[in-house]
Amino acid sequence: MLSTPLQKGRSLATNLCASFAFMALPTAPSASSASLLQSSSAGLSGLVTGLRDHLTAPFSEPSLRLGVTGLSRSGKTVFITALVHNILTGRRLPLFRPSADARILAAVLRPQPNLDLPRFAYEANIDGLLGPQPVWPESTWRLSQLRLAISYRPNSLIKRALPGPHLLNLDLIDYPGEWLLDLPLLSMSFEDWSDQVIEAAKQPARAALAQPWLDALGRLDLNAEQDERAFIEVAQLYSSYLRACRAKNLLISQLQPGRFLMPGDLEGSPSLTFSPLPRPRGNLKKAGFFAACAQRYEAYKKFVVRPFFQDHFSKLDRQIVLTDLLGAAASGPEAVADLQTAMTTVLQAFRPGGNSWLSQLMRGRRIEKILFASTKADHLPRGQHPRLAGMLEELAFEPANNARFKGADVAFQALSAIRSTRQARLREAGQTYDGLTGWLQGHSQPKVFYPGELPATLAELKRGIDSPLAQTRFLPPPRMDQEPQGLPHIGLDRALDFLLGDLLS
Ligand SMILES: Nc1nc2c(ncn2[C@@H]2O[C@H](COP(=O)(O)OP(=O)(O)OP(=O)(O)O)[C@@H](O)[C@H]2O)c(=O)[nH]1
Ligand SMILES: [Mg+2]
Repeated sequence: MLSTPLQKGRSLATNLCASFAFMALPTAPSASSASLLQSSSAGLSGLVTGLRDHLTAPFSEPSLRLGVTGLSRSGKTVFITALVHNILTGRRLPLFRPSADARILAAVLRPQPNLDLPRFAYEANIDGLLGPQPVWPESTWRLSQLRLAISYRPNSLIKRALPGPHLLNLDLIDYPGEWLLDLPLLSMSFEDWSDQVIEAAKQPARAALAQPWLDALGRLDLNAEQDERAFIEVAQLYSSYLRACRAKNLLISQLQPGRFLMPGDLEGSPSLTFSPLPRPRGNLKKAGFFAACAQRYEAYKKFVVRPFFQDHFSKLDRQIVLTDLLGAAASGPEAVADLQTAMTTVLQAFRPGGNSWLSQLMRGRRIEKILFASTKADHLPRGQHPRLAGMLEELAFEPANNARFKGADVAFQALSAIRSTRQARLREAGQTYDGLTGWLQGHSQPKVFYPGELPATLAELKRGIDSPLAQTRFLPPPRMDQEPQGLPHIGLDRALDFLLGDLLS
């Protein structure tokens, strides 16, 4: 029987050989320009400012900083790679109006405005995806940047009357969503944060994962002389607990400090070598272990969290937030509830309250467009995509409503930046069902799957789904460079239209 909703992701061996073929166009050469550095450092806060600059200073080159974020493995790197490739190679993207109307004249990669930031590894990523054995990009753990300059023909008569060329410098910033979840730390003391983390660690779903760390906390003398070995031991146990939670999609909204999971260059620094601690009873020694951990926590906020918001986040104009809702639902009810908390925190960062540290930092600048996309939509047949987007919207209704009330343009959609499956019709006992074909590691031919159906309501989804497909890792399809339509995708064009369409009009 195939009728049980999302409970029987089945694979039927077939020899279906879907062809993902398209033609590659040469990548345009990159050009350097000192003026680009200037225009981007001025930054533009979106449409209104963008248009105004264009009208009043026709020779300047407007730039837009688009933040691409989401929790680890949500699809950020694949999204940017697919976006850049499709625009660079001049593919027609039907729902991206400037592209559908053939108003995008050319696009090139240019030197990025911030020379001190890692460059997004576009070339390595696309080479991997289009190679003879296509592979997904490597996992990334830090912020990176890429500048795509787009020359376009406006459709607005006023803009057309202005001397050209009409150009938009699109600065794409890929950064881990985990860094946004650090924002609440700024308003929390070490004691309050510790209480919250320890309390959450004792909840049934997490207690077993937290046990070695909680046991170590029980053995600690909070007033002991500072011995670096003790810091390292407790920090490592706490990090292992966070990693175990992340692997099980548990408590993602509270995996702080975010850099414990992706320390990068900060690995081993004291600002990353501490742990939440139980409140001490009795007198506290100023030079003791507890006081030192509290000091390191404050150092983490000062040297890691604040600089990120100050130097990078506050300069973004628009945002896409990628969310693996299907993956969370397949991990169970706790994971979905926690994803909801994470989305609320993320939206708070985008629309900070009046008196917060962040709103003072932003000085009235606001992210005006936020797109929430439920990624890996290619794990479901097309008929279920609206429901996937609807569920995400329902999940984030309250904070999104709040953001809209404060003037942000917020949208939700289902997305697969690279579609690695194809629709298939399955037949069983005289009935037909929507299925999918896709490539799996170790198989020379694509396989056919019955992915089942998403539950009808968010309440049901929150109870979790039992779908092997939700966590299946399809391979990128072969020979994508021979597809005339560009890299196959679901909704990439729609996403671009929401995020950029008005600026290219
Ligand atoms: N089927 C399918 N899988 C995808 C798609 N996008 C991402 N994936 C899968 O998700 C994994 C993570 O994608 P990335 O783009 O590397 O995600 P990320 O958010 O950059 O991950 P980190 O760099 O680890 O934070 C990939 O290795 C793929 O397995 C998609 O559009 N379709
Ligand atoms: Mg990445």
